Amino acid sequence: MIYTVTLNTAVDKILHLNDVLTRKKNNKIDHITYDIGGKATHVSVVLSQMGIPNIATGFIGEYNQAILISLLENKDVQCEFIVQKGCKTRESTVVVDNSGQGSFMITEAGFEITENSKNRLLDKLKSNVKEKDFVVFAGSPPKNYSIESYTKLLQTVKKNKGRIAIDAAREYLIEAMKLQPFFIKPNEFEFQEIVGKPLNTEQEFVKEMKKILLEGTDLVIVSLGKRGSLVGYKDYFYRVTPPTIKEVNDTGCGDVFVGGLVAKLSENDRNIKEAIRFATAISASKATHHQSSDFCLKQTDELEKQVIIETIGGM
Ligand code: TA6
Repeated sequence: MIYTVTLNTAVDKILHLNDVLTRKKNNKIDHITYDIGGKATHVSVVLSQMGIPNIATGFIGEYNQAILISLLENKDVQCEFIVQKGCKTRESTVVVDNSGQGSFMITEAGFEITENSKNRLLDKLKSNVKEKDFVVFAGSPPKNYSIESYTKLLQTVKKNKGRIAIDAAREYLIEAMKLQPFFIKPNEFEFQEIVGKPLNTEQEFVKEMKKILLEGTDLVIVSLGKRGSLVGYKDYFYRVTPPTIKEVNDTGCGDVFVGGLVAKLSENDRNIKEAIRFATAISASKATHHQSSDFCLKQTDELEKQVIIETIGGM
């Protein structure tokens, strides 16, 4: 079984503009849509749309849980969130204009998680995660969610011999790496943050990726946004160049990438190049869609052919 853990779920409120967002101007909204937010939730969408069993868990606010749950269930996601009473799930406002320059995202902090809720999630993972299960932690932890609480979740997965997939940043990612996760996927800025220095060339990135692999992380992916990614796995390092697409909304691309990667790794955890190729293609497909969690598997099949994977180094 695969579990996706979104500690800070969100409802994405997407404002669609027919013009370019401009300061000091009354920017008119053409229409508003709502979609899934929170990051690991997107991973569940990919897995469910591919017919791969998975459970979406984490924390959700009582008051507006129906919106997010219905969005997820409409995409065949099995939801088992810890509902925190008296709270409202945060909103992430995404502005998509017709500049083709990417979206604007303005995200609420979300509610603080009680000790009771934390323990309920710990118990869920402790009782259900089995050996080799993937557990995907993605998205920023809630306000004041301590490193200790975060680490306890990861340790629970490790104790059950589950495989940790992490899409996090800063001290949360640094802590996760101490537990030899199966993979990490920082972007280039988050990667330089965790290594503690600026990196200016591809080989400088590769050198730092090597160290992380030697410390026990199985797969290191450094996301470069539109430029693709750098991948380190076992003895090899790859540069991945994505297909050229007409971007509509980049929101959710990184999350859908993780979903595609986990989907392929759950089927065959040795063919990394196939997994990366698919993840890159499905992420590109997402970029051509307005919604945060929309993509097209048929389009992904076509885009896979345009992904370029080059070997750029070895251990
Ligand atoms: O990556 C896209 C997205 O998941 C949006 O849908 C929005 O919900 C936001 O990121 C949440 O990110 P955060 O890091 O605040 O959990």
